[in-house]
Amino acid sequence: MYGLVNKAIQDMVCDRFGEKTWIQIKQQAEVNVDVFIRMEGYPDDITHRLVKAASIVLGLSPTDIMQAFGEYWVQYTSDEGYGEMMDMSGDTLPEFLENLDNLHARVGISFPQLQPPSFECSDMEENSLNLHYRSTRNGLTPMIVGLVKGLGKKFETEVDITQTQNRDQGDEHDEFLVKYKPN
Ligand code: 1MF
Repeated sequence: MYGLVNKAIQDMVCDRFGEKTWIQIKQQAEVNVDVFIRMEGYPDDITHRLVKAASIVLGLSPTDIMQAFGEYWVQYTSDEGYGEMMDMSGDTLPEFLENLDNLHARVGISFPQLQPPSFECSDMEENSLNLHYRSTRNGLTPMIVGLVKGLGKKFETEVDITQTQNRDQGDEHDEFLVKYKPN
């Protein structure tokens, strides 16, 4: 994944727990990268090792860390140069979710190493939808819960998300029921 992702994990840990904790996590992960270059591609394994190490050092579950990271990512990318792109992608939570594939397509034009996931909305109602998540990657599903919660904050929309289909349990892809208060 692009270094931006690992840099975001680093900044989240440093913001919340300080630099010393981050150094411990990097050691625990056996990641010997001094600085993550945002626009450079890194093996996914680095990201997974950082999350696992953070869970050991912080005493939190990997799921909790991924969720927190998803939530952090929405604000982080808005602050780190992608605010306009985020703002252009919708005025409401459901609109944004429907535009996510377009957003990734736009990023992918300039950064061909992007391996964009796909998000599809179905069964759209006044206050709920089914979100279908497909990725070339494994193990990032808990992050989606955080991402949608982060979007709830961005749009000041109360949101409740539960996973209804699970690829790890043999379903074809991951699916979430997203309930929200329309605004
Ligand atoms: O392949 C990738 O490196 C990659 C990195 C991040 C693919 C997707 C993403 C974003 N995505 C991460 C979790 C899912 C990954 C997967 O299943 O394979 C989160 C998507 C998302 C969901 C809800 C709300 C907002 C979301 O993201 C908005 C977004 C998406 C991509 C970028 C920024 C905001 C982005 C921008 C530049 C990138 C990489 C990703 O690369 C750079 C960075 C700096 C300079 C040049 C290129």
